[in-house]
Amino acid sequence: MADTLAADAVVSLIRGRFGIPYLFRDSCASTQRLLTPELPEGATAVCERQTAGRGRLERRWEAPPAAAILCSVLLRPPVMTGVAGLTLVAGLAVARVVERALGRPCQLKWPNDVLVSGRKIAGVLGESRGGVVILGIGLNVNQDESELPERPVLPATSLFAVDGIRRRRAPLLAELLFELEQLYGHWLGGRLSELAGELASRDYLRGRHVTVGDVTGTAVGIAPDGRLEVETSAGRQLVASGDVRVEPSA
Ligand code: BT5
Repeated sequence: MADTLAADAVVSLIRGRFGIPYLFRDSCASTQRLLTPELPEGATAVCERQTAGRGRLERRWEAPPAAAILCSVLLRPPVMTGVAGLTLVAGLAVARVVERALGRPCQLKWPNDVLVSGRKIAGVLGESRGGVVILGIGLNVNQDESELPERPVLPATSLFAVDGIRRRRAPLLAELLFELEQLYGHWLGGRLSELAGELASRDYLRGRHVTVGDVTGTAVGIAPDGRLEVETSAGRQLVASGDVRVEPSA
């Protein structure tokens, strides 16, 4: 069967609420824009090709057609919170799926990068709009090295670039949606506290010397509300958002 993310290939594999309804387009500007706030929780938009795929801060997300997973999932948390925690929840879901697929450890670089051996294999974009949260996930699956973005901030990789195996994306997407639903259930129960152990064990920044905005120090962990904890010369500081630069260790 051809490798496609069309509804026919994916919907029969969906095991929970997430992924229903399933909105599929061959091409769209950004899956983030296909979901509107009146849709039910779990509604998922997927496409094979984005003409204006976005990262944070209006950066671009690039992927050749039909090689990656490009999806957005609508969440309606009962109490509206910032998107930081849910962005990490989505990162954990991706990390679990990637780790199972590759049999290699997968880490999270706060706030939204998913890494294998220090290379970015996926990114998450959390946005709140009209009372809902829309989590966008871009996961590099079958791209070869030449199809990965040139000169990204972090070196990029894909499942294929790591182990040379071409994969059908439909089962991976169904697994990702199921994993996200399970982890979201934990998040509803106790925010990030139930997931703290796994977050800490996947925390790429922990122990590294970092600069985020005007804060410089050693990253020590991720707080229950999703903020990054940095030990600075002036004491411990909590950073809500930003781009982290990892400094060479002294
Ligand atoms: C992200 O932003 O990592 C969030 C990416 C979210 C993409 C998904 S795809 C489905 C949904 N619809 C959308 O329009 N977006 C979401 P950020 O941390 O800002 O990273 C962006 C940076 O990653 C870019 O500036 C590039 O350096 C790099 N980049 C772009 N495409 C990449 C890729 N395929 N793999 C690895 N790095 C990439």
